[in-house]
Amino acid sequence: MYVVLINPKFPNGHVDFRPPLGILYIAASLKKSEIEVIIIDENILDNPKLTIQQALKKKPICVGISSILGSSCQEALKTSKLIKELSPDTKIVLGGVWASLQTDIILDSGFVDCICLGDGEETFREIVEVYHFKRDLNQVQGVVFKNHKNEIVTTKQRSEYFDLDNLPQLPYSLVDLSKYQSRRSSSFFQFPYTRLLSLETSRGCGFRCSFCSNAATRRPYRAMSPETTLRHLVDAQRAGADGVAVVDDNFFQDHERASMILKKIKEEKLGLNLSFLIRADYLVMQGLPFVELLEEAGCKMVLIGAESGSTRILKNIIGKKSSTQNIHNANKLLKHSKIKGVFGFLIGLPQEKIFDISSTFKSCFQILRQNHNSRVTLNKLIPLPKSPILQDCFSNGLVEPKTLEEWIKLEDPRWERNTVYIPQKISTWFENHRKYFDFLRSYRFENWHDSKKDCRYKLKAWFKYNRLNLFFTLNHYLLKFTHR
Ligand code: B12
Ligand code: SF4
Repeated sequence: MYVVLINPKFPNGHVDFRPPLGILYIAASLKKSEIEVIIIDENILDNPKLTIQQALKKKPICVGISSILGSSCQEALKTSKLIKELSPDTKIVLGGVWASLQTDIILDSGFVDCICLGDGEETFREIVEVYHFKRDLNQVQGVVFKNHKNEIVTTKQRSEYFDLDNLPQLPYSLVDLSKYQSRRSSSFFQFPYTRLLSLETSRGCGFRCSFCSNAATRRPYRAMSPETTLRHLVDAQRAGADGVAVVDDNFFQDHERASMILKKIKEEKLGLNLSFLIRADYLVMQGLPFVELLEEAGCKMVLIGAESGSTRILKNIIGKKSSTQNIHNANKLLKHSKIKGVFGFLIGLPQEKIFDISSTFKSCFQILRQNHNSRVTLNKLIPLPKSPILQDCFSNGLVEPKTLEEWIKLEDPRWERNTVYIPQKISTWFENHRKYFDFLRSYRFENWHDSKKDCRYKLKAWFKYNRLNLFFTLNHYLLKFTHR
């Protein structure tokens, strides 16, 4: 038995520098049932079409393709179309967050035979068996497909969520790790290490921020035990990693578990460089001793979903249950360590006022000023299908996207295009100050490693930054008095 798993091209110029984790998790669980797997990552291949063509010659039972957003789903559909042209009988299964939330649009394309909802480990294994033994997809829980009458059928939700402690060793040998090392980009996400892998040790999150996929999928929180987590970290190290990005939505949801893992890593002297996603309020609540523990365990970077510089937006609009004070306190706290804080902000949120946006800019500068080791990222809101914020967007004028193309329009990274909500008055302000926004955006692409050229660039950037900092601080106060 043989299957092909494909990671489609990242659209919008996004690059990743690690093997596709979702696909590796599925491949791991397939190995348990001795199904042979081939992984094709379109992002690291010069000619993915040729590789796919060759893989199809061996007549796989089916091909599984991943997707994160509408735009990656579009890429997945392009690949599905190609596969159907090359081999019309090959069954195609789509999975991933976006596919799970927009099943009808995908099935209507006519290129996909089945969609896996949520966790793929057990569901995909069952789908493969059904296709292999020519059984009925109705027997698999958690899938959506079209029956012979062309009706969309959604089977019963799976009775249990995947137990992460049952995840076998990840099959790193199925991906060419050297290809990812050579793709190091200068993006801030990039670790200053050459061999980066990622790991997900828990799923779900107890919070329900209205823009987050967790609020759309409502998946419950569950986690690997500290022992299993450590085992996977050691596996990653044995595979050659010097850094592991822990991609859990909320690794610190269970404080006891998280502390135990950090202590174990420290005791075992793993020597791995780690990064985590963390909430600002949690970091502040745990204080300096926790920052020290993080650092001792090898943490070099934390990604903080700051979202907005306006507490009104944080509390009333997106339900973040945190405040801007927490963001700045977390930034100050990190100053006591060498841990780099990357603070992610959003604009274009429904009901945002000019003043809120200005507060966000001001917060960005404040963060950079207060801690020179910190970074900020500024993205526009991409409303996700079925997320609670979507209703708010509709009430504030967003026309409901009906087609895949309409969803993708909302993912355009350019702020001036299809941003969900920009107050009328601010559009001109936006246009006039585009170069400043562009600068803030480019600030995150600063390189980690200083070369002579970078130093010159940084010096130039430093002057530009200070001028802008002053500009936004003045602007902020001006707006405070004129737009109450
Ligand atoms: C690392 C990461 C990235 C990386 C790389 C993404 C990647 N391909 O691995 C980078 C930095 C590039 C990135 C970028 C973005 N990301 Co991101 N990212 C993540 C993060 C933190 C981890 C992804 C991961 O590895 N998960 C672990 C694996 C095991 O889970 P998984 O991929 O979901 O796979 C499981 C199932 O989905 C399913 N499955 C997946 N593929 C397949 C395929 C088949 C055939 C089957 C059967 C099943 C299946 O089975 C897997 C195992 O159970 C997630 C949050 C999270 N914890 O998942 C956000 C997340 C995926 N990102 C998100 C977003 C919004 C973005 C950005 C738009 C951010 C931005 N504003 O720019 C961009 C868009 C990228 C793009 N153009 O597509 C959202 C997506 C929400 C949605 N679509 O509803 C998430 C879920 C964050 C969130 N909580 O809201 N991201
Ligand atoms: S805390 Fe983070 S992961 Fe949890 S719901 Fe909010 S944005 Fe999503």
